Amino acid sequence: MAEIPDFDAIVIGAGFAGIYMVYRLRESGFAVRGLEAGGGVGGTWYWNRYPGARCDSESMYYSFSFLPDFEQEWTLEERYPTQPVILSYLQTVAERLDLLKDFRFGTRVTSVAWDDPSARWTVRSEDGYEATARFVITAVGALSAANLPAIAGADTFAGEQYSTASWPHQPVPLVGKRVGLIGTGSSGVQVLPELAKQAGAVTVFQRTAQFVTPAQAGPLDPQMVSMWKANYQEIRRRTKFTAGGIPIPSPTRSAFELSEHERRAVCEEAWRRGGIWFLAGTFTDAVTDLEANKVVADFVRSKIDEIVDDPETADKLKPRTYPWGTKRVPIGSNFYETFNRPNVRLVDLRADPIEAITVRGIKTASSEHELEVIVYATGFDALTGALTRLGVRGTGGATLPDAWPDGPRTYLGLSVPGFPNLFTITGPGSPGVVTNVPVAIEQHVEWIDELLCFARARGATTIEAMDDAATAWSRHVQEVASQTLYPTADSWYMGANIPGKPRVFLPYIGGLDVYRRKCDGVAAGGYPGYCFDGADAPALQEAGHGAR
Ligand code: NA7
Repeated sequence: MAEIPDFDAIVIGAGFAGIYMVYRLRESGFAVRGLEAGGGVGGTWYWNRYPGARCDSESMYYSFSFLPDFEQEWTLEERYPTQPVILSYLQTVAERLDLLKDFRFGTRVTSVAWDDPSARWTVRSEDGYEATARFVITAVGALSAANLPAIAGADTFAGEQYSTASWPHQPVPLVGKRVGLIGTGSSGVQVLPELAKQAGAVTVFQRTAQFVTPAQAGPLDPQMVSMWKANYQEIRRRTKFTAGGIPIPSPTRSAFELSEHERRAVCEEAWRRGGIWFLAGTFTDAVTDLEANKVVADFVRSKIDEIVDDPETADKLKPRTYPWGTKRVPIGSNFYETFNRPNVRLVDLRADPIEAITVRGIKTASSEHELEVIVYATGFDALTGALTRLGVRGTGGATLPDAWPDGPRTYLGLSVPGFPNLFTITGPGSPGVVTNVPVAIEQHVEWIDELLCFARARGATTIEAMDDAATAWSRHVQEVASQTLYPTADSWYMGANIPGKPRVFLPYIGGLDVYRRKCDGVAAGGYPGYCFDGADAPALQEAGHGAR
């Protein structure tokens, strides 16, 4: 029988996080193996290939900061990078760093089991691969476990069905077809205008209206790009200490300090700039005070009226059931404008719910919509879904759902008590998903690498988050969220899009800058909140750290 390979570390995933984690650990001298379900690198950008897929972060910020030569070479053309551009970027990085040989692709991990006597993890995949490792680092993405609703009759549909979250690698023939789109989150908002250009007719099935912000996409001014490149490292340095991983100025005034006319002018200017400038650029209290929030919400509703010709459709598109910004705000190009096309119509599922999918299409309470293609843009089991699907079993065989009956409990979003030597990049309780993600990923990766080096230098073989440290961190995550309006919405931030999921705020919204300082403080203090064991454990204990 072939010997089971053993590594210092196994990294699961080959997106931004997996690529950098494998690279860092390899550079630090660890024997590391990356495992990836997809056929290549890319993560989110490998799977989400639907027409119109692009990043909401601007091109110059959506890349690694540790490749100063390569960032000068890489061409920046559009304000928002498209999916093919980001995929090509990650492929090029992986090739340049000679990382492809360190990954095993087509390897969907289904079991990650801790063995206490050997203090190692055994990782198994769907295709029968098996390996052991001292450490496992999950780099599986916060929005990667697709949520496909179980709609009665879906298997009887005679046409084709696609998910934006696992779009085919070849173009899907849509020309002239009758297409149904379920979901109007970020993915639905991006794919709709592209579907409408090709299809004969598109019916949009909307469950909750969204406050869509215009991307104001377009080509980048080459002079700006040159300026950026000349100052890239300084910009990167500043970016690390921003709340959202993007160095844009924060608003300085409350909505209450301004006249109605001034408020409108602030919103108009932010809308004209588009994207993150609208999301983070209006008022200091836009997501903490309901009245200030209403100023922004009313502004977006007024824009919907301005853009959408048919008053009835405009009315259905107006969000009214939650405060602005408390569900992830989709950034779109021509989303509202697309409803002015004669081949696009909107079904409001709150008034006319889906009853079933039939052989011919989608049957709602009022009628049957005949379709040839159904596109699901129905989101993800965010932050925890991809972790629980790995089949992780920690000490005593406990699963993550066993450990998290009331929602995830982590230390710094990176570690879980009862799961020694496991680290979760952009896990629940980390700020990753509410930031420009690569910036948060780099922080996580570097911090984990340093912790593993620290443990190695002291002969420690296990690192485990302590129970009280995880309890305190998780309480802090909820406290910070409760100072905002976020928890009032039924969002994936709250786990509310997945039936039965405990309702807690999942990411840390205290800011990446604050989080980074907290993590740096933990490292500088010798990692309080963790317990270590191994040859030099007593030394660690003397230095004031827990030891088992
Ligand atoms: P989102 O933002 O979770 O959007 C999913 C959409 O699908 C949203 O409109 C949901 O309505 C809708 N949905 C989900 N389940 C159903 C069912 N059963 N019936 C009808 N409609 C449904 O996911 P995205 O992929 O668009 O974006 C995810 C993130 O990727 C995004 O935030 C960015 O960070 C990038 P709901 O609002 O739940 O009523």
